[in-house]
Amino acid sequence: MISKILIANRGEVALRVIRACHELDIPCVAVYSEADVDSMHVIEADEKVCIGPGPVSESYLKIPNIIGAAQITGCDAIHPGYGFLAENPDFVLTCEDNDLIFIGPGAGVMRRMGDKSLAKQAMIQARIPVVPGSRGTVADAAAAAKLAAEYGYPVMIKASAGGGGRGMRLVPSPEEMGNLFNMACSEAETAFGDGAVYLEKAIAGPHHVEVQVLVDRAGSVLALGERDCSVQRRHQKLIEESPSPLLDLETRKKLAEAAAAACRACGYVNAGTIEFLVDDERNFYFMEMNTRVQVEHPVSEMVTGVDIVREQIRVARGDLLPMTGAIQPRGHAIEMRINAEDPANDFRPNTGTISRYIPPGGPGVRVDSHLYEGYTIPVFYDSLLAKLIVWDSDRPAAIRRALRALDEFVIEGVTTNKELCARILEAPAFRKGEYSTAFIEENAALLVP
Ligand code: MV4
Repeated sequence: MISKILIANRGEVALRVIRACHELDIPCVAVYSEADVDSMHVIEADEKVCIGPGPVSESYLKIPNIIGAAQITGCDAIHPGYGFLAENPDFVLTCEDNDLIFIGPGAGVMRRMGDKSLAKQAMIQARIPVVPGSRGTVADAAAAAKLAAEYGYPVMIKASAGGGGRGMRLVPSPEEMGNLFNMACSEAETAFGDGAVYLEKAIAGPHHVEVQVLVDRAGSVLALGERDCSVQRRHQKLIEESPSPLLDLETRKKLAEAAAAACRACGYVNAGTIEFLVDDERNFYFMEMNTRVQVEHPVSEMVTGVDIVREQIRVARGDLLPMTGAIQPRGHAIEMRINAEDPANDFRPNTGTISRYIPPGGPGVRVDSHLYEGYTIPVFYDSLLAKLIVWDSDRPAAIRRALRALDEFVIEGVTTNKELCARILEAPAFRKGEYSTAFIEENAALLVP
């Protein structure tokens, strides 16, 4: 049983979890920093506890403060949202030590999948396709050069402790191996305190396609279709859609099966995402697993009708999933991330007070946002202001609706990337559904005049 949930997060995702709690009739507690006193999640939760000053290291990342807040309010479960402590296995263990249910996977599987090299080894054992590469980590540049000569250049060096592109280097030729290997190691050491790296053959112009899964405590897996997240800039996703315009029915089915096998192989429970690299010939390779609910989960909710956050909570308290297997997506959903950043100024983040706020509405439109008129954006946190998600019966209709909703959306007082989102939706390559992770770079002149 779960009788009261502490939400260890802020912003739009805290609000998203509050909504799920309320629909399940489970009381919830917000935690907030001194910079978040006037935040929407604090207003909407049933109770609130201040956990420290604005900087995340003194509040949202401070494990003892969060555990203490759960104890003084009588919570028996914690939802981590995404970011902050969501993928910290030591936090999961601390929750368990204090008889708090962590709404997410166990510490063991989280730690294993957090090590990208170990995760890849586990997937090889489960016969899931991976990019050809080193077995485990590579000790030095000489060993890397020897392996790279086998696979053929270009190759990719990746940090074991990495993810999201940090500690990663593309090596085009043998001459550059020495330098780039050392750069990858020292970047990994600085970023993660772990300089271990592994090697892979580089996939040219890949697509980023990920499968959303839910797994209950009986080990039953429900695959909720895929999301194409190839529209990225410096590993920051901008637009996500489901289904992927790249996939056919057969590849979709194979991806869902591979994702389910991945979950079974590592004993995963709760909501998770299996990321794949897919090439133009629709060959797919396991890339990494995200052991949390993700920013872009709403597009999967829109095409499957499943409330992923509600199911996370139900699975965490021991409920079984109402169905298993794979859900066939219905219609088409697109998410646009509206950030407080200025594309004309090298995407510099900015803050300010929201002087006017008019969210779009009408059929097939969903806005997940913590904004309101008069709200002042704190300087300490990320630049995500709102997620605009649209659904329609097919992809062209969804794109048209996305443009209509963007046009309706008024956010004044800060500079946003709203125009950039519209330009992406209008770009010929996007309209045709023929885009890869190189899309923003390839279309820079069109997108950021
Ligand atoms: C790759 C790759 C090409 N070949 N691996 C980037 C983030 C990290 N999770 C994995 N990434 C990549 N791995 C091989 N063997 C290209 C990327 C990549 C990428 C992947 C997904 C989304 C955007 C990307 C942008 C640049 C590079």
